[in-house]
Amino acid sequence: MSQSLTPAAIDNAIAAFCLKGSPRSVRPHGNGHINDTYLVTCDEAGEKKKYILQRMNHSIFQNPQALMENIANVTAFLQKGISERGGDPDRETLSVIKTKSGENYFEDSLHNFWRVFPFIDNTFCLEKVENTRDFYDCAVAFGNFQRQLSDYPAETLHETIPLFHHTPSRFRTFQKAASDDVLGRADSARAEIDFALAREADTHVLTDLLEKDELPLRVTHNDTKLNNILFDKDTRKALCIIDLDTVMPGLSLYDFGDSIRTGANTGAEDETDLSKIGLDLSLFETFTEGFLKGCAGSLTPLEIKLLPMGAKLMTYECGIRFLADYLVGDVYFKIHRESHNLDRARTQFKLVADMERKWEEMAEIVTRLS
Ligand code: ADP
Ligand code: GN1
Ligand code: MG
Repeated sequence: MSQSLTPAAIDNAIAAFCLKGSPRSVRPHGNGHINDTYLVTCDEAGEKKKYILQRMNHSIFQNPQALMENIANVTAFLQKGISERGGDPDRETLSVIKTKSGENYFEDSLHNFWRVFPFIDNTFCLEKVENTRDFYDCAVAFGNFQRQLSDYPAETLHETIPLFHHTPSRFRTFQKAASDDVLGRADSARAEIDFALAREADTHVLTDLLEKDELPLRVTHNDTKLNNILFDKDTRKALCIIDLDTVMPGLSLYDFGDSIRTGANTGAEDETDLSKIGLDLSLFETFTEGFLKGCAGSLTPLEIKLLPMGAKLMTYECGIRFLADYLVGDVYFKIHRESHNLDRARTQFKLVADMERKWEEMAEIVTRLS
């Protein structure tokens, strides 16, 4: 999977899909940690047609066929709802471009798995919150997304990554990586390992409540990072939620929490100056308000009460995932420098610690807004 791609392999993949016009340029695109993403520009009688071509990461998503079935069905469902509400189904959700043989994806002779979406033009995505209004829009959009999928037949969804947000199982994976220490990196991450181990009791909180049926299982996005929303360049409104690989049954708190983790952090996910990392309480408040609005009364009182816990656990979980990946040799998240995953783990734990300090204020904000 990690083998690099030749231009010929990329051209071969492009040729498998029903695209309008002739391909003119192919460029790497975006900042995702998982898939290989390219912007393909075609020319059709002088008019530009743009597409997103992705090589799916099939060491992470082990069943690309099931994954693409989920995405094709979920996007068709969303499109229908958007049309009924008088929206623009071509811009407000993704759609799957079929291969010439009518499939949702293409497998090449090297067992690379490819897919194509229309490029949603005149949009941008944020790596960091630039103003409160954008973050509020994100929150409404992610809340809405969950509400729109509340009638989706959850039992038809494949689990694309088993136990994706099962924090206790993420903890066990991390614990094993730390004790095996196959690369001898544990010494360089001792403080982070201790920080993570000291919080084992937290890991069970949400899954225990789910098992006791005290929290509802919903269809959730599960990867509600800020850069998984496209904003319209003209209106600067949150337009389209992308990266649908992990749309699966999950908890509303996962979606809430992952957005706080990425959007309400005062620094970047891989910032090396930890003094820049912390929870912006005002952004936490903004997002909470927008998310509650987007969910439109569908969250239970317990879900609402646990919103701060969702934020803390998603941040902690991401931290132990980065740390485990650092310890086993950076096999999961793309890295762009040595110790990149350790740097990422450090920011997540710094953010967790700051949330712990601001716990009462977070709870007070949630109570006031609910
Ligand atoms: P990853 O799983 O690696 O994060 P994404 O599906 O999120 O991959 O895509 C990576 C980036 O590519 C996004 O953050 C966004 O900038 C851009 N992108 C993806 N799909 C589209 C699309 N259909 N239209 C415009 N930009 C897109
Ligand atoms: C990955 O695909 P991307 O870059 O949006 C990861 C998320 C992590 C995130 C951390 C399928 O998200 O779970 O929270 O990196 N996606 C997958 O930045 O593992
Ligand atoms: Mg993404």
